[in-house]
Amino acid sequence: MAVKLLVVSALVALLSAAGSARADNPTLVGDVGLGDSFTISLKDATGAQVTHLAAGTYTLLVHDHSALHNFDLSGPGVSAATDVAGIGDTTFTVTFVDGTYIFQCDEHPTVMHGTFTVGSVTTPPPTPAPIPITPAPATALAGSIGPGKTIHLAPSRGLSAGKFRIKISDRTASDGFRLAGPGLTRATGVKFRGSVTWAVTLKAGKYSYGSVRNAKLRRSFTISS
Ligand SMILES: [Cu+2]
Repeated sequence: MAVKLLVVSALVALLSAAGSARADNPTLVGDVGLGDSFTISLKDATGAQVTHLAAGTYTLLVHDHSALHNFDLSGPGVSAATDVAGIGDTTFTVTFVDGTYIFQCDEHPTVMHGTFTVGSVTTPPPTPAPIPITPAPATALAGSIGPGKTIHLAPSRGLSAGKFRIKISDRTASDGFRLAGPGLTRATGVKFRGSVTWAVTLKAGKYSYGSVRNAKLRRSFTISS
């Protein structure tokens, strides 16, 4: 009996040690694409930009704000990435060793990237390229309808006439996603549910997007020349 108790309490001690070690990992916070902007950052728990870290295990919390961008951190022994189309928070447990790590948006790596060093590797990363004040106009859009009366299109500002690829997520079997404007009317089927990508040319002018069935559930956006 006494031996059994001893084994149980040893197990409990082991388990709680493992649990507290995990809880004690320093936290890093990655942010990408707030308001569909072309921005990406990695900060520590104090809010400082990460440029150098001690080797070890960290909890990486990523806030992926945009369906156009993702957060992809990689380097020796680590590959942690969110989906480009996905939005939301994801938590990763990552173990960094001596070396250089990079984080980037896989869709726009030349304008959305950062780097930091770990452990004995302390060579400061090369001066980051200045972030362009006016990024190239977006040519990839993401639209969605459903569930319920939710409609979404991003980005829907700062767009110029030209060719676009628009990924439509139709999340309702009782309505479709409609896009209409100069030279274009396009819609997914009311009963259709799923994803399609449209290759379209948008001209200067006003377009509307939203519900096939309900004209009140539409919004407009403008394409500049
Ligand atoms: Cu991006």
